[in-house]
Amino acid sequence: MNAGARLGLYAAGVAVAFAGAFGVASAAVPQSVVDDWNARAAAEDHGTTEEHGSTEEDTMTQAVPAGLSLSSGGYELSPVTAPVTVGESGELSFQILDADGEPLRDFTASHEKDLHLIAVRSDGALFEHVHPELDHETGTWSTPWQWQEGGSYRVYADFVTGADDAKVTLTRTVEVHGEYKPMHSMGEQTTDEVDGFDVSIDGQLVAGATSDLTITVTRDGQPVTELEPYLGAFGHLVALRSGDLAYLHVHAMGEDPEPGDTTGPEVMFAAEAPTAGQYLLYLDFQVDGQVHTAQFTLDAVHGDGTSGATHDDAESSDH
Ligand SMILES: [Cu+2]
Repeated sequence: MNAGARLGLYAAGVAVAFAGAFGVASAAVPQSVVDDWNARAAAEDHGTTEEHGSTEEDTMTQAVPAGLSLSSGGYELSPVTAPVTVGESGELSFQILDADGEPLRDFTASHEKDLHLIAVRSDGALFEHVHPELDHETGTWSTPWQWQEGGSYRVYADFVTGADDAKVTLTRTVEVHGEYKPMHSMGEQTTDEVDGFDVSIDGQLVAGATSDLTITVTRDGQPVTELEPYLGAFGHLVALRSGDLAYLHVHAMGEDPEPGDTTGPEVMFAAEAPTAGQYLLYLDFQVDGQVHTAQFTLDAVHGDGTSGATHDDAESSDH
């Protein structure tokens, strides 16, 4: 695939940058706009406005990736209750709190579920993606839980609110006592073998742009054409930035499948990498009613095509 051509399609109008954007923006825009931003920021601090508006504001909103904070948009993830030791079986539970500190009970289904729970160890190993149950009386979400290995885990709650359809990703860290086997893989990993399936990922992540990624599934050297819908799509891809484990937006491309449809061996996704550097990707796909998870590691290059490995992202100049 030609990264340059894709970039040409997507680069215009896409928010680039991270820390660098703030300095550039405040120097390049009229003072009145800056004053407006400041006024809105102050108002939001007091919870008095939820105005949605300008392109500039959207750009700044996009500049910080999701999944880095326990609170966002007035919603907060309560402390997570879970087993503290490897092998102890129990329950993982939590609440989503609204701006008044009350448990949220009203959600909008997204990808067929009211809430998606992701857990992954800080080194990217031991990814889990499950769907807890909501107790509507208490507003408590829970799911049976057992940790396989010790370490520090990031837990993400990914949901859409019922009242205002806000898309929110909140996260907390959970420490687990027990044996720790570090994951050694460094560098790009574009193939994985899981449950007898060989899964590969093809495409180039580009910082600040939407990048097409193609997944191919084979078994015993033969293309797998019986990929089934899972959560309303032919596969569910989660991407995390290595280092801070920021949570990326990844969308399956093409029409949503109907129940009973199958596809394969290729599935296309569009991913937005906020910066250059390394990303961990996890694909859930379904064959014969069984869900399998393949894991990959990809490097995102700067928008000018240079490697992100040794550069300071804030110096990226592709605005
Ligand atoms: Cu899910």
